[in-house]
Amino acid sequence: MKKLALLMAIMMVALLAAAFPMNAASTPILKGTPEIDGVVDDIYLQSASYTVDTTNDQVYKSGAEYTDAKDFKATTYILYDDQFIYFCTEVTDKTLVSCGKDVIEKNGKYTWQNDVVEMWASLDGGTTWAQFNYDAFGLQLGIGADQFTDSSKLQGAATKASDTYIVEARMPHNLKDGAEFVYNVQVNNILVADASKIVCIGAQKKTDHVFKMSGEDVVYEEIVEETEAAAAEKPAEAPKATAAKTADVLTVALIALAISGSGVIVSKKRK
Ligand SMILES: [Ca+2]
Ligand SMILES: [Ca+2]
Repeated sequence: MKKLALLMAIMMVALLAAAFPMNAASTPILKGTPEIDGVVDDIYLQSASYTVDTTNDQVYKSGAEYTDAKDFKATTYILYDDQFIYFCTEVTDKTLVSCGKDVIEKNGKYTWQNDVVEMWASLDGGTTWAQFNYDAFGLQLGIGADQFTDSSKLQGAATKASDTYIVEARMPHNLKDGAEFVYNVQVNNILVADASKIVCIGAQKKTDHVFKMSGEDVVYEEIVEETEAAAAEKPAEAPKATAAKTADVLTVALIALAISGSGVIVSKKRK
């Protein structure tokens, strides 16, 4: 009987631990400097990312149901360097509409009733939070960043297609390699321009996403020029399917097309 009691006690502790995690395990992120242009740089794909969706990450709704926005989801990529942490969030939103600059101004220059990514970061384990928002139409990087001495260094960019948009931003930090920080996105999806129907996914001041500055560098891709003779021995590599996402690679492909007739072949090689 004693063994049974002990076993049950162990099971209870295990269940409680599962229900109330004390500390989320940290996810390592890589060191690299992307371009703030609203495009997912290839180097983001080497680092950490996480996805929120309408099944697992419901947080707020008004005038609409999550079933009204079934494909709504967002994947966030994270990098850092000695000065900044970089966030790039790709959102699937099939109702890209803007409530307009007027509504944003009326809300005290605070963009939330819009198709917008809210970025919530804490550099001190969840005690102090910085928030900054950027919407699908590139409107306003709103901030509530009392921990930053130089919030002028915040920078953001957005791009959009028919049913997706990307928001990319950087925030300054004062951490060293090996440090951890907390980061969450909340993504708001308005279904109609007056924002009377809205569903939101993700979280704000939750400490369930902890990231660690690993100190490890990303591997940058570089452009290597080859002579026509050298290229003849080894055919130029075709751009990878996943790499086609970035403007850089697209530019490389276009340049290659433009000058391939002039005797120089341009191909992409990993360092
Ligand atoms: Ca970029
Ligand atoms: Ca929308």
